[in-house]
Amino acid sequence: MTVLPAAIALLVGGFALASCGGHDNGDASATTATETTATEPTTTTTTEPKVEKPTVVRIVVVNGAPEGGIVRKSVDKGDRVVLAVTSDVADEVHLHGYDISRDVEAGRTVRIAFRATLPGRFEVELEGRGIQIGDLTVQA
Ligand SMILES: [Cu+2]
Repeated sequence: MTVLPAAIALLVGGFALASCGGHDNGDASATTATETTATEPTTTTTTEPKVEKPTVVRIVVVNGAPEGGIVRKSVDKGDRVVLAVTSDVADEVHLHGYDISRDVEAGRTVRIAFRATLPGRFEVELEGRGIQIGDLTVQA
């Protein structure tokens, strides 16, 4: 807590000197910088700079078939996606392409979280029944 503002003040001071050889506005920029940065670095995410909301693809399986038909969804490459499948039958949810499989118990929801790093169009299948329940497009 005490080290951080000092480090920032040093950083800002360095910037001010580098950019405009600044003389008396060093103090003002130092305080604003401390305020803005103080709110953000408290989050402990190390890999992501910002908390990113995943796109949730929700599929409800009734009598072994997707309710309302095959669920179609398009996301952008790099997006975080959560595939949430609620099923009234026990089976295995299989996301093709990414090749992720998760068992689902009857009456339960299984969540498959992944990052859409691979562009293309992918089938989501109830593997045991061989029934397509979802159609995911990842746009490059
Ligand atoms: Cu499959």
